[in-house]
Amino acid sequence: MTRLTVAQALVKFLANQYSERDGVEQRLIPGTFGIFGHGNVAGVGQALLEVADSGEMPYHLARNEQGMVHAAVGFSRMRNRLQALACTASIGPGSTNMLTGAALATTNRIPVLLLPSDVFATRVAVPVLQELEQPYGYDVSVNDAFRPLSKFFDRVWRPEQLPAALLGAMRVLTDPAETGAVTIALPQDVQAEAYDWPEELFAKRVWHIARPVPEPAALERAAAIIRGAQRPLVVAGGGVHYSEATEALRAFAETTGIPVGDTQAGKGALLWDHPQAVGGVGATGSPVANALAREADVVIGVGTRYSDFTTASRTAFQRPGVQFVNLNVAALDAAKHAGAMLVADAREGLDALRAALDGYHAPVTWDATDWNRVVDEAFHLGHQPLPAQTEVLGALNEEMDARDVVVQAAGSMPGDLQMLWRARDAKQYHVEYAYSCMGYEIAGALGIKMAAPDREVFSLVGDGSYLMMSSEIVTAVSEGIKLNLVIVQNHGFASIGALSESLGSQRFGTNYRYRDPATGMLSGDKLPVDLAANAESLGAKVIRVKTIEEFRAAIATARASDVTTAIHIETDPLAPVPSSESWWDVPVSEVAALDSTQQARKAYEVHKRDQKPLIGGTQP
Ligand SMILES: Cc1ncc(C[n+]2csc(CCOP(=O)(O)OP(=O)(O)O)c2C)c(N)n1
Ligand SMILES: [Mg+2]
Repeated sequence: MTRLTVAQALVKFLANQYSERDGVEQRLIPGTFGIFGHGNVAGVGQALLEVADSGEMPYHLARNEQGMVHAAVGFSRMRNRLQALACTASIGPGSTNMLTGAALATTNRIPVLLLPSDVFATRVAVPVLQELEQPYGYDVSVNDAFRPLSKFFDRVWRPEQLPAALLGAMRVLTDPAETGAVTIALPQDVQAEAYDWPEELFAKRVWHIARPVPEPAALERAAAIIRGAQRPLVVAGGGVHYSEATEALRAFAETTGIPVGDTQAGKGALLWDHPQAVGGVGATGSPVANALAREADVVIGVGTRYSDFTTASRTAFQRPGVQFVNLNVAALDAAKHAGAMLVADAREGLDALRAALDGYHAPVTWDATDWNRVVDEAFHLGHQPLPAQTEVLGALNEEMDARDVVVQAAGSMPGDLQMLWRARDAKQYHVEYAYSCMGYEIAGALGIKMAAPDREVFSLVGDGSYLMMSSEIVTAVSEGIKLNLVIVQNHGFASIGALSESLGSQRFGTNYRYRDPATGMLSGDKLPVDLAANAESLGAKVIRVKTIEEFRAAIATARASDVTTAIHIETDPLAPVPSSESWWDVPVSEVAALDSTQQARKAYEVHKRDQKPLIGGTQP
């Protein structure tokens, strides 16, 4: 027996957990982010201090709890979900600040271990500072809000409950079908309570990350459907990366001749210059992929959750009788679009399918020449007086090394990136577009760089996102974790502005401007906000550029620097962007006084007619 506090036992246990896949073993939880308050400083904080100089559980002080969860997600995604970080927060607001990160992790199917602190189990002096105190249930705390966001949730009211909570948490973290946010809430008094733990609790444990193989009959059914296909299309999602199945996908594509489109999480699954890579599928995809999608008779989804962006809100696949074959480790995703389910690891499934399709070659053809020219033009517009955003992305795409990583999450950039970016390395493209959370860009980049210190990380940050959460710049500076930030200033929400205009709402409330006393609207002059100065004040080196030539030079300077560097550039939010020849369902007011809204509603109703129901022909 070892006498330790609950928090000390927790840390000791976590330090002894390993993951293993394909014979490679590594620490499952190699570090912890945290922000201390009265809820965890003397419990988990004290336990982390006891091992601080041993390397058993490195501790990283974050600046915002939401940001630290984003960083943990970036880290784990970069490590293909083989490792996860823990996040400890104080009770009340410290913990609820992690809720958005929890939702992001679960939506993206990325493992993170969340350790929110909780109210006194003994209830000796309720209400403790920051306790919710609901009259209908004294056992309810703010941490119950983690339940719907977590793939595993437990609260350790008594020390005896800890081992089961820990084993359950590790199982879900390492289950590729179930993984996401995993939460163990720790009452502040219980954290500090001592208990006699059996030695076995701290034995080294190796969690095997499974590669489930397809059921033979399911494989046969899937292969039979694909064999009958004249115009099949693969939609490659994030699961291809997490399974490290990019080589298997390439072999599958080359053997079968099937073109491969990708999703935001899947980009890079087949590198852009592979003759069978046709670009993004869906609302922000390439017209080449979207034309193939429209005509596809069999869609083979591999590791994709089929978000509405990917399916263009169920308008992307128009051929009557189109069938879906879904290879996914999670049955939830394999069952989508009433598809033939191939529940398996992506690599195992692709290899098995390739063998089962021996002799099959898809007769489908396409031509990407025109589209490649359109991308080249968008990358070199020469837009005046301010450069276009597509030129910023183009310059970065061209100047970055193949192994550098580009990071983005929300605004107008994810769409432009999905449409235009040419991924030259499987891990070059990192856009969080399941939760599309403003504020992920800098925090996520921090975790990505921690996971891949040998790569340069370039985070593209819109002014809106920057204002929401730039605090992890300070963490990067303090930890000596070098980031490259590209702050794209366009004085507001270019994305939602353009969306608003297309829906007849005239960019209302999307510009960062002074309120104009004459009109009462936010339509006055630009604000004197200087985000470069802001980044500089947080400890980043700053390069201000005005032209694309200066920007290219700044990328090289930033790359060569060994400290966190922010490049500031202003772009024209109204510059033209190529069309994906696709659609996204955002409902427009059915009745409106405004003529612009009425016109937009008419266009909306036309698109709605293309929307396919789950079962059956056309929408009623
Ligand atoms: C946390 C969060 N709040 C709101 C939104 C909705 N939203 C999506 S994009 C956007 C504006 C982003 O502005 P900015 O970062 O400047 O990018 P831009 O649109 O100008 O490219 C908003 C408000 C979001 N995705 N995430
Ligand atoms: Mg903006």
